[in-house]
Amino acid sequence: MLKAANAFAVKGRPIQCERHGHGHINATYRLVTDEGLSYVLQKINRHVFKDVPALMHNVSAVTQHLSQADPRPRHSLRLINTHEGSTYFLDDEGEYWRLYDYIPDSICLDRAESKEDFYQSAVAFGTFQNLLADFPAETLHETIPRFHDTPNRYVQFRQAVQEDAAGRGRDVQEDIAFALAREAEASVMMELLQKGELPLRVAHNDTKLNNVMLDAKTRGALCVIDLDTVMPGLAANDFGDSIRFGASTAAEDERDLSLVRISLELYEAYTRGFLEQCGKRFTPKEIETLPLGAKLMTLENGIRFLADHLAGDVYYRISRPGHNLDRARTQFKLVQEMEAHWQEMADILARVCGELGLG
Ligand code: GN1
Ligand code: MG
Repeated sequence: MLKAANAFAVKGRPIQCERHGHGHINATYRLVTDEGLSYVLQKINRHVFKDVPALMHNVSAVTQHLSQADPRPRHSLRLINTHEGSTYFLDDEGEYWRLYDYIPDSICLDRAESKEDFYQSAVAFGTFQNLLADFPAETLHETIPRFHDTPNRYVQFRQAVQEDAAGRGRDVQEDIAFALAREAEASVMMELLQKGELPLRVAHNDTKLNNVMLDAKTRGALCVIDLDTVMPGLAANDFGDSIRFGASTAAEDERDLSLVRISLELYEAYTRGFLEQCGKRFTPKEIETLPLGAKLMTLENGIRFLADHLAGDVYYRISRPGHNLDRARTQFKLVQEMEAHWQEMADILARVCGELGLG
């Protein structure tokens, strides 16, 4: 790790490097130098991201675009190059590393502590959509092919059920049945895209609350992080993934499912913050399908977690036995919650659009 740290053109000599954040995929460290400067060092998961140079091309292009559009220092991520001028370092073991400037006086939340926090995360992701609306999407690589192709996720899920690699299938029959009962609906968004009824946009594709930095004092939105999955995608998926993670009343891995509910208050706050920033960019159909994006992203994450549980926890980092099953169950509970509050979700969206003069 220190060898990687030394490969980058930092100010001073690296003296400290500690684990940082809660991502499920990459390994993230905070690096401090003897000149007191901090950086974020990341080992990129090369099993998940098969073409890291292509991924780094995306990250570099998008961060440059964002920092030109909003030059305030803490309002976009900034990559630090290696001494050779590359955006990443490849070590002797074949691992890829990158380094960002640390964003001072910032926080990143696993759970919204107030409605305002969640609203601010919507401002961050809405701004991201807005600033990238004029970015040439076709120049971006697909870093994970078919990432939010929900029907294809179902194909993979069925495979995992059939293979039952870890011998866990018989204990999760009800969960499997829950997922399969919703398979038909899961293809609606992709069909609209294929028919040309939804446009392809530059999407973040992983819009969890903990992928946003807020100012530690004012708690205002600073910027969006975790840009590995930035690629052409659907706006409703960006909206939807935020709702599934942040408008839940419980953590993604909560074991007590009675605590897992959809907060319509948080849903409304996010809808407002997001559409205030980028609503004018969207087509009426895109706006109309936002709630469906929330439901399908939740369902998709549920089947991904359950598939990984069945496969023996090979994709997501876990910190206890059954962790992926717990995660899958919170997602399915949230899907049920959304189904129960479907009309209210549509009404809230219509009200917010009315207030903002959209559609
Ligand atoms: C992963 O890396 P992280 O923790 O931000 C995953 C997302 C899932 C999320 C579930 C590349 O995101 O797709 O929605 O976990 N990222 C990848 O918490 O698979
Ligand atoms: Mg993350």
